[in-house]
Amino acid sequence: TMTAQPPIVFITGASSGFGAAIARRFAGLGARLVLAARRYERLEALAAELSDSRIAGPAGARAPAIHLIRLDVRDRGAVDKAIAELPPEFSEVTVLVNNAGGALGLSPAHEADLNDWEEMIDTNVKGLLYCTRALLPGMVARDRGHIINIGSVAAETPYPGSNVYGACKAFVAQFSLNLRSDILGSRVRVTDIEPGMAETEFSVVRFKGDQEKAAAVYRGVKPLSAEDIAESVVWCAMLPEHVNVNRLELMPVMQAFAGFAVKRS
Ligand code: NDP
Ligand code: 8X3
Repeated sequence: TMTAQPPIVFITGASSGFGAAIARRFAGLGARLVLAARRYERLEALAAELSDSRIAGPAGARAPAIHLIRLDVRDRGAVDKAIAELPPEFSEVTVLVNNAGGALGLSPAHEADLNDWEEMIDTNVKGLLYCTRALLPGMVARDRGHIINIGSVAAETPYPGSNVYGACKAFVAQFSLNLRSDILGSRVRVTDIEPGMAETEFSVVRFKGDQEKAAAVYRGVKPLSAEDIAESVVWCAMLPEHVNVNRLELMPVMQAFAGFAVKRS
């Protein structure tokens, strides 16, 4: 359990997968939570679950403080408004987890749907920028904060069909490092978490609801879980305040790299 100042943690994409698991972990530490996603009913169900699992503290058990926001991170005006209108007890956000995102499609570039490409850029890149730009000034002014971006192994390792998804995550990786350069001198931290194969709704979304295709991705292998990622996020956030994890790459033990591909005639 946390002492004096429990963190206020703002998590985008908290309705599923990593985001929900990260919310559960921080709730268990006594953090105040701001949970955002488009599927509001999912957020309500998660908040109800977290309120049922009371946190034991010196003053007895209490329900965690949670603020829910129905938010599409692609909507710049909506992001600004949601952050400007945070209730006072949630407004001094100390940890922003830019988690909302995902992949759409696995087609080669010459066949991919340009709408999918735009949606991936709008969510994984621009949505992350909107949230970051809205919350970073307060963090710098208060000299306390942590931006934790969810990148991917796809940022550095190419694979067929990763095209724009991997490029978005490469943006996230470099933007994370560049942020550190800009805010050097403040105590605000920036971390890029780069997971490999993890079983969430990621593949169901990528394959547009095709459960069979999604299940096949994880068949015969023990993938990372959302809880594994939540563990790494909380670890980075709870390190002593002079320690900054720049990037952290995780994979299942049974996943590695495929090497160069050569097409011989
Ligand atoms: P899920 O599909 O389970 O979760 C994605 C979350 O993002 C959902 O909560 C969804 O909420 C939210 N989201 C998507 N679009 C928007 C939007 N426009 N506005 C607000 N929220 C949005 O997948 P994961 O938990 O796996 O994905 C989380 C992050 O992890 C993503 O950035 C993904 O790229 C990354 N990642 C995933 C890996 C994996 O193998 N699973 C590996 C590496 C990185 P809602 O639909 O309710 O808005
Ligand atoms: C998700 C992992 O390998 O499907 O970022 O791109 S991968």
